[in-house]
Order: sequence, then structure tokens, then C-alpha cells
Amino acid sequence: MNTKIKEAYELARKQYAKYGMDTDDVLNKLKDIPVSINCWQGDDVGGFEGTRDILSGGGILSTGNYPGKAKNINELRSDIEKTFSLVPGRKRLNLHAIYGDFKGKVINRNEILPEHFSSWIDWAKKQGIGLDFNPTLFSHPMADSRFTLSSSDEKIRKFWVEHVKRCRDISNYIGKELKNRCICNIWIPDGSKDLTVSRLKHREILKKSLDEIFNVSYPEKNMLDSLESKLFGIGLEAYTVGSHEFYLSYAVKKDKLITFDTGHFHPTEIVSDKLSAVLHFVKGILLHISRGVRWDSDHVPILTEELIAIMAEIVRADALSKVYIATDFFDGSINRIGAWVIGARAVLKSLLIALLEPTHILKSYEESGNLFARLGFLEALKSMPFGAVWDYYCESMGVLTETEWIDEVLKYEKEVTSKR
Ligand code: RNT
Ligand code: ZN
Repeated sequence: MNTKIKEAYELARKQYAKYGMDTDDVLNKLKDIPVSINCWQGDDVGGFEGTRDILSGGGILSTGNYPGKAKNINELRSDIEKTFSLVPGRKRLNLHAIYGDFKGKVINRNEILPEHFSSWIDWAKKQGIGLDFNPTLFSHPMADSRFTLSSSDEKIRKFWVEHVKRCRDISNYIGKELKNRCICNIWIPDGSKDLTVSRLKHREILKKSLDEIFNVSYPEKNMLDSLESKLFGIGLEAYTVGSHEFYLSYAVKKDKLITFDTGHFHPTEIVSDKLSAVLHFVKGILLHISRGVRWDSDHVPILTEELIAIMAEIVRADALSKVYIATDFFDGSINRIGAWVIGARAVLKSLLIALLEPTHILKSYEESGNLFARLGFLEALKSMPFGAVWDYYCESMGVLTETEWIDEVLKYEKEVTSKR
């Protein structure tokens, strides 16, 4: 252990102890909180179906053409392993259906099977991690109309119902094989660009499709379902079928998880305040941590005030067992492994800050009506030495500290990704 890091940690430890916080305890907790990292940052949401070049449309668009992106399953796994080595603590991998190991065959979405994911399961076992899953209802000719599960064309609707059913079955298989519950998150790109008259009709069709899909139930120890809403997307400016109110109502009624993607609300709306509002009514919350810049742009998460506020809300509500933390970003304009590491580490740093908060002191000020003191203490916490705790955590987990990891990514770029 680097002595400077150790010394700085000892000083920080004393400072936090003054406010009743045990940093060793906090780090012990932090290392067991899993973060599900999205596989699709590695190849701009491309996948391995091998039937198309680059995605557009469907509401998903990764911009940038930085060289070296993973072109096959081995390259993607190697990049994920490099990323994981630079992120301390428990990781999971969040897969999309298009990332199956199809071995060069063209397998349509309504034909995918658990066996297409068995090499991912073997890989996950080796890594000692859990997997999460997502049906892919975009970037496909059957999604060109921009209506999938809510389509009034029965052929299209049935096709997608079948796809999602199979994805739930695959999720169940993954959870069972890994003995580690898999969350299956459903997001659809349905909606339209301009004023839509049959708003109710499409929502009724979506409800019917979901009811059909959830007709089959799986053991909760293997899998849980989550539903992800959105306000708008490219080509969905006027109407999104799966809106926040729609899915929240459905999730409450059918005891499903609700997914909050931090980029899926009005730019001034914040997810941190939604957690405590819905927590008592839903089975759980899946977070998609992303950073929207002016819109749902899926930029790399960084240590923003809102990200810290989200984690603080989870910790203050003692809701770590009901809130599942996942990332959802894709930036193809910078080194993709660097992007992954920045995003994942920002999530962990914000969690660390939240866990280090002496909430009992803030609460006592609040309860005694001492509101200037509450605000003053919140301000004081911003300059507490969490960085020293973070560096110590990285070192003790055998992971490079801040700035050091940058050189490691540059080295990997020189030796591996630049040669692709
Ligand atoms: C789209 C949703 C969704 C996707 C991934 C690829 O707006 O955020 O979660 O980003 O499924
Ligand atoms: Zn998302």
C-alpha cells in the first residue's frame, strides 16, 4: 500500500469519525453493492446479429466514430475485462438480446434461445459476476413503423411479444444457472413524431401485450421484470406510448420494478426526488444511470450533484435492497473503455459520498427546526476528504487510483484497440 495514500486515509478517517462515521465500515458496505454495467457502451449498441452495420432510428443513436470498437464477442469481453479491472467492487454485466453468441448464424429475434447466452454464462461464472438482460425491440425491420408491442398490426405485435417472452425465459435461465437473480428490463421505442390521435388505443395494445408476456411467471430468485419509461426520443417527439405514468401505473398494479433512466425526463426534472415518492408502491426500482446533455443524449456519467443526490436518497431511505443500480450510456466519440471506466467510477464515487454522509446529524438539525444548520452542514460535507477514502479503497481493492487508470487505458489502446 502506497504510504501517502494510507496517511491521507488515516487523516480522513479521523475527520469522518468526528461526525460518527466509520470509514472502514463504509468501505465494507461499498464493496458489496453491485453495479450493473451496460455492455452496449463497448460497441455503440451494435450487437452480434451480423445482419446490419450501424444502428440508427429506433430511438437509439450512438454518435462518434472513435476507432477501435469491439467487433466481435471476444473483443467485447476483453474490453469489459479491462474495464472491470479498473472499477473496484462488485460488478454485474447488463446484456441486450442482440449480444447473443450466435456463432455467425442469423437468428431472428423471435427465435433466440437460452443456449445463445450460455457462453456469456460461462464467462460470467469465470468473472464471478451476475448478469442482467434486456430484450431488444429496436434496430430491426419489424420496428421500422416505430410501433412494436403497441402496434396495431397483429403480425408485428405478436413478433415482439414472442421476442420478449423468450427474453424473460433467457433471463430466468441466466439467473438459475448463475444462482444470481437476473433483472429483465423492457424498453420499447414506440410512439410517433407528430400529433397522435389514437393515444389510448396504442396504450391499450401495450397493456394487452404486457399482460400476455407476464402470463408466464418465473421464480423471483431467478429473475425480476422491470419497465422503463421515456418522455421522448428521436422521432418520438410528440407521443411516447410507454410514458412514465403508463409504466408506473402498470408496475404498481402488477408488482413489477420500475426503471428510472436519468435521461428520460424533462431536463429540469430530477430522478433523486422520485425515489422516495414511489419506493413504497413498487416492487423495486432499477436505475439507469446516464447523463443527458440538453436531452436524453446518453453521455458518460460524471460526479454531478444530481448523481450524488440520487445515491444519498437511496442510502437515506435505507433502500439499497430495493434499488438496483445499473448504468446506461454510450459514447462512441471517445475511447470506449475510458468512457466505461469514467461512468462506472462516477457511480461508485457518488455512492461512497452518500455512504459517508453523517445523516443522523442532518436529521437532528432538521427535526429540531435548525434549518440554517442543516444547510450549513450540507455545505461543509462538500469539502470533506472523500477523495482520500476513495483512493484508499481503490488501492485496497487492487485497482488503480484516479489518474493512474488513465495511463492504463492509453496503454490498452496502444496495444489492443488501436490494432483492430
Ligand atoms: C433507451 C433506453 C434503453 C436503452 C438500452 C440500450 O432510451 O434508455 O434503456 O438505452 O436499452
Ligand atoms: Zn435506459
